[in-house]
Amino acid sequence: MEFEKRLYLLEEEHRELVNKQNEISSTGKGVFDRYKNPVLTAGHTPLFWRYDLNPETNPYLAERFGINAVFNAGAIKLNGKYLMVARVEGADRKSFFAVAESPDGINNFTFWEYPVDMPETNEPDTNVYDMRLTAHEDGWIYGLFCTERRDPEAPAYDQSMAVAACGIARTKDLVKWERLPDLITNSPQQRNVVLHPEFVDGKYALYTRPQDGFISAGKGGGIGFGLAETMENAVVDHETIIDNKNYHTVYEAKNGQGPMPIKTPKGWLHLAHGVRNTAAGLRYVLYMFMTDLHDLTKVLYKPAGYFLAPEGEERIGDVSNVVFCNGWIRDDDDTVYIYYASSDTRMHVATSTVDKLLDYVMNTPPDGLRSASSVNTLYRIIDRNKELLSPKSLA
Ligand code: M1P
Repeated sequence: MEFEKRLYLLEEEHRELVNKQNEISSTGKGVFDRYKNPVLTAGHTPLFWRYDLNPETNPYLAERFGINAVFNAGAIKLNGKYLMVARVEGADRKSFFAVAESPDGINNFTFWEYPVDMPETNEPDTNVYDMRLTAHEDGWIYGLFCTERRDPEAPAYDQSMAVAACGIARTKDLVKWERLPDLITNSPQQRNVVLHPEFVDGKYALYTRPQDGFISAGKGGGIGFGLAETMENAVVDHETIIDNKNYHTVYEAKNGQGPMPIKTPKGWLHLAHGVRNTAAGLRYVLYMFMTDLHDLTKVLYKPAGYFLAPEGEERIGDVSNVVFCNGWIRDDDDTVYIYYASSDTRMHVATSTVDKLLDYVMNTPPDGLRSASSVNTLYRIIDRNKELLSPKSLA
């Protein structure tokens, strides 16, 4: 009886969570709409993953497989469905990938029956996370992700030294995945590697994030760009840094490409994350820039500061004060669904349009890198507005 009552309550709670309709949360900055509720959380994972539902073997209906968090999801629209490939983290700290689908990109995200059965290479992954999906013009959907293994050089007393590399897999349906060898570059470690959707000079183009250590980018860092002859044994010999980390900016400590860029008639729109250090720890925000349609290493526009920063409850979680995005969907009507995670804990959505994002990127003043430049920018805005407004309304 106890078992049945508990199961009923758990099922009710789960149904309510998955079926809850979302709504726009505030007027915002005119660039995107934020939504009130997270769209995917640990609570969205199916009960039949977490519980042994047999009263004989689980009379207390106790959780047998804890899920700690669901975050940093890649995203793609496939066969009319909005899909996220989420990083699901168990109570044991191991992450794996699982697909959740929604009929409209905002509501009712529901996990597929089984998580992704990702094949391994000869060197097994200890942890895999943060998949970027790219529907490439070669016909495959690629998933590039971080594969983490203990540093073979680490002394026994240090159980946290790790090496991050870029894992590569491809699929046609997100169900069956073919694992390819990890990316080889000249950098000791890599994270935040993203495949560009088009060939460049007949080669595969990749955005990289060279780093010296596991957490710190060190003297490496910045968003790099390089070409590989093939994805079957992907090697990037030369990385050009296209967007560097910079003193006294929101990407001072490190940065990384978000999802694959969106092609527009004016250039490629990029969403990235920037990290700076504070007395309260690292702060992660999202920022945008645009690159030239033909020269992918040339940044044409880059608004100052952040595009989206953690707000309200988003600021609290396993790793607080973090927003991270590795998935967005540009729909047929040019709506853009931006799937971002907050504080390494849950997924949210914000919606915008290609036109709004272009307007934001092309018309927001760049970072002058000094307080005086910021004041100068503000003077120009105020002066222009003064011509439009009556003296009374300015008082
Ligand atoms: O904890 C915040 C993020 O830290 C890392 O990102 P990056 O290498 O860009 O600093 C990743 O572990 C990421 O998954 C995590 O969200």
